[in-house]
Amino acid sequence: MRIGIVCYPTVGGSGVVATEVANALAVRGHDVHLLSYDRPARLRRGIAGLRFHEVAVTAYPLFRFPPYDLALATRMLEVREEARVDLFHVHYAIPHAVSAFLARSMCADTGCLNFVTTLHGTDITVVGSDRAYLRPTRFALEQSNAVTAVSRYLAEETQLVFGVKQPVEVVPNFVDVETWSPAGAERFYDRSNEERVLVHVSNFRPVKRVADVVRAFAKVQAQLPARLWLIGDGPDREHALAVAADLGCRNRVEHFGVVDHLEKMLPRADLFLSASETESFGLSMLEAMSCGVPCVSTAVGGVAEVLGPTGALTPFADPNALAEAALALLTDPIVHAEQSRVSRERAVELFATDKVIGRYLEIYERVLQ
Ligand code: GMT
Repeated sequence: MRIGIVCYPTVGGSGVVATEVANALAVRGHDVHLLSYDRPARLRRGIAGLRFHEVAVTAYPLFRFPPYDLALATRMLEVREEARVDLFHVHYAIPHAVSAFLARSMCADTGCLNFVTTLHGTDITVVGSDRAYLRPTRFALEQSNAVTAVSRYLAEETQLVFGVKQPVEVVPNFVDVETWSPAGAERFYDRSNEERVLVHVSNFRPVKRVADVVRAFAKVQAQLPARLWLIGDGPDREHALAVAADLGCRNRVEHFGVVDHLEKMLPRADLFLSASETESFGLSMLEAMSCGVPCVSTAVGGVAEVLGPTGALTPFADPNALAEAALALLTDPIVHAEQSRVSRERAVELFATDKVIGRYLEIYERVLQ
């Protein structure tokens, strides 16, 4: 099949998932064209049949907001003509689904342009609070040949916010369980001092409540030797580090920024902490689970669908509860080892690439019939 994938290139979850879909399809012999305004970090090189197409948006003094959606629609048409793509798979509805509809309208005389839209989370939850995007997004979802969401929670939320007539199918995110594995830790790692490592990975946006992660960690490290790794970057970084300083544990908190080989760091951690206000899925947690790292998270959005009976869920905005759940896991080696095992097992059984990618292929085939 010849498939065009459209996504944001940023480190955020939707771009990562879209890029991994592109990698996985190309590895399976499909002809894949990824369109984005920058080359996504995880896009693999050297795979035959996998190509990147930059969407260039021209700056012009008159344009306070350069019209990316128009540039994208044009690029989609060009790629369709050059590579004869059968179908586009757009990740994140705003504005990608609208651009896809525009591209389809512009080539109506040369045949139908098919597109599948995958919703990731903030494309729906932001729309819920910003009416400016609601009508065009609902329209573009109705026009999609198929709509998928990364969790049951998000599919239901989509119906609630948009009331679309179109069914929203659940296709969960997935993880390469060979790459993200407990054995992936770098060899120099030595834990002879028994210090526990807690990790948090995100884009440090307000919705992630990184300061709550730090507050929970402050309580944990008061009870046992521990260190917090903050991985990723974003607007709340300085605030989170200031909270660590206020709570007297700044010297135990390390901020790494965006790292290239997260799969080599994650298996070295004992626990993943998440304090998000909302999370349609929680891809970083799935990657941690695949590395055998149990997750303690706020019980929000689709997180329960990912964690299942593994790790622990605590109420939102309650760092004490987060700390207690973390301590319960970290202070009992038998419970911790079991949680590590079942986390990995769940990732492999339910979310391995092979288990999920076929569901996208089935949808593409259905659309093309
Ligand atoms: O919030 C982010 O991390 C970015 C955002 C995105 O769309 O880029 O992530 C959303 O999509 C991810 C991939 O499907 C999910 O794992 C995240 O849970 C989701 N974020 C939120 O719902 C806040």
